[in-house]
Amino acid sequence: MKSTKAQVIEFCLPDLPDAGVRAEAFAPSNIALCKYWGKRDAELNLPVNGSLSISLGSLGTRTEITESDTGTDQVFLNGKAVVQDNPFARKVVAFISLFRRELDQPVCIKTENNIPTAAGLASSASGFAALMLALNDFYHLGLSHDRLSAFARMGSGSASRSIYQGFVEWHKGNRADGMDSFAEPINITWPGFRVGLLKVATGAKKIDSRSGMQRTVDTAALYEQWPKQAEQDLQTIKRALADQDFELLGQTAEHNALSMHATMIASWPPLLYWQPESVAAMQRVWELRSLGVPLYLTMDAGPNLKLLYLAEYEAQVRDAFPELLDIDIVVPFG
Ligand code: 2P0
Repeated sequence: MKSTKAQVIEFCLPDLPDAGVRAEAFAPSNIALCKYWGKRDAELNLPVNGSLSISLGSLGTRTEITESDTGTDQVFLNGKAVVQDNPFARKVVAFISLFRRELDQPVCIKTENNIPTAAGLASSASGFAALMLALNDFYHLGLSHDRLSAFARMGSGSASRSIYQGFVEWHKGNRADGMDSFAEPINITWPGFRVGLLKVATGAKKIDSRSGMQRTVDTAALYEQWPKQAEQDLQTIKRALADQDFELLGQTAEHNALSMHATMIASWPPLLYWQPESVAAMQRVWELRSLGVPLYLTMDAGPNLKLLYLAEYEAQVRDAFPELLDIDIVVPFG
């Protein structure tokens, strides 16, 4: 039987403690090397397949929770007050309300994203992970990392992975209440691993991931092959990480991303997140690769590319892509 978020949280946290005075937390954004695409339960954001990502170090979201002194909930995004019926404020307040007592005091949430808007990265992963970490502190929940990840996932699926730095695997889980669907860090260090962001197009109106994945699951016959391929790719990427086999990792991640996009394109109405500039950039990546530079790409639900390469090829990659934004990845092991 399917559960609601509120039912799962009430079951896991039957006695909510009192609120504190102030809490603050940071969570990084992340980029998936094996993608999450499709849900088996849309209420709890339970995925069809497991996924694996790399977190983006200091790029992410910082969130502060304090008691509100105005008698109502207040939400600020990047220093600006957000009106209560704004969809962002509604999502944030609905998530907080899952964890507070009915008679609890209203709260003031201040959220800052330091992800450059030019990078074209989504912030829902780091946003819900930072909010969950701050809530854990503010309401003295004392949650384990597994539960923090599982609860962050209820805000946004990819937020389950943003609880950690470094390489992270999100286990799809099998339980109806989703409490076995959480992420865990992969204990490896790879100092020469690089991720670069290639912003290739601006202003393209896109369908958000949530509706995009639903449309794919509902209408794309090609989606039938996705769970099997994603599971194989996940195992291959884990093996490539363990062996520090960059070619295998890059090939599998690129193939995984393009296969996900193939299922999107096979949806109806079609979902094509690429712009002409995206295709031109892909061709430049493939051209450089044909000249012997091990450079691979991955893409999410948007027109921009993320490039994967090793530090020793930095000069050649930068020469070919002077506009590349690099990311300082923090891998906390080793
Ligand atoms: C990923 N994406 O694995 C995939 C690849 C986009 C393409 O996770 O509905 O914002 O909040 O669970 O997490 C983006 O989807 O979706 C995403 P919800 P989410 O990174």
